[in-house]
Amino acid sequence: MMRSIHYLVIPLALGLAACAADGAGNGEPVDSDGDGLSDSWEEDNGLDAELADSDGDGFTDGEEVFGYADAADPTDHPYTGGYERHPWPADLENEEAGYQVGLVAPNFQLQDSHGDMVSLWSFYGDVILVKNSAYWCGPCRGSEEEAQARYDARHQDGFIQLTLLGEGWTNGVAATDQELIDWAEEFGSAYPVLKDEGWGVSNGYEQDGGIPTYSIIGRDMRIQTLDQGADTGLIDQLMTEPFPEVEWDMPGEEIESDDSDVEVDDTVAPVGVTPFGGTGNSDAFESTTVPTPYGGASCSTAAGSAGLAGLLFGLLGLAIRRR
Ligand SMILES: [Ca+2]
Ligand SMILES: [Ca+2]
Ligand SMILES: [Ca+2]
Ligand SMILES: [Ca+2]
Repeated sequence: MMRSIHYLVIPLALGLAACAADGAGNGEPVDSDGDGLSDSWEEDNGLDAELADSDGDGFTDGEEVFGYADAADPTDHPYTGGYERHPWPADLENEEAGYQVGLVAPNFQLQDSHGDMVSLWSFYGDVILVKNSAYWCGPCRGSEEEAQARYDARHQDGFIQLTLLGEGWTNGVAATDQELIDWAEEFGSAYPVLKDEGWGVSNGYEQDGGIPTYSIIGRDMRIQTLDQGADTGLIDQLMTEPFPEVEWDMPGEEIESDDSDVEVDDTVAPVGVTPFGGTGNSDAFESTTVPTPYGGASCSTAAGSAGLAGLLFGLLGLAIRRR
């Protein structure tokens, strides 16, 4: 739970001030489009203050900003699968990266079973277990039986598994979209199941040609083991390390709103400037409007009608959103 604090301090302090100002009826941040972000913050960060969904990808600007997605890039949005994204430090790109223990794991984007493009670095801060496997591979299937339980026991404290399918049912052929879905359903995978066509990423982690195999990445995105087993002892040891500090430009005067009431228009062209670096995906894909995976009560509702208990619940909601 400690890992969320560095995201929380400033936004919550200012968010509380915004609520107080709201209650007093002056100094209230204006949120013209009801997307949870004030007009002034949107204008300062290149978003459309008159449009809830600036980039037209079906997610409101507030959902995207609080979900660490790029609200000005229609190919990037909170993951449909609900697995939490995190910001990564800007200087990570300057670190030496490579498939070698001790180096930063190279970033990648692969398609998951929901059709989203999932970025490795968006899990910065989690201990990451990368599994190399294939749909046709019996031992890969056998070992996947325990994966969800391993994930359930740990993900709240910062753990994720990424299952990479290098091939589908047919040897030598990439997994189909349906095979990704079937795999996730068969094993109840709430973690990403990813299509690694042509073993493009897996070949980096795979050293001796045998699957299944696992690699472990620490909270700082540095590779800890390569092409080994799913060493839960090491995973648990790495999870005792503190969540790394990341500076991230989060709005300080946000207005929490009920995004479900906000109309989104997927015909609108994206605005030009992204407020965040490095989170965009290169491949466009069709997206649909889905409920945000991030819950949380409304700040303005809490201040206006639900009293102190509601306000505290709202702040708890904010805390959950920013983990
Ligand atoms: Ca707004
Ligand atoms: Ca907006
Ligand atoms: Ca959007
Ligand atoms: Ca977006």
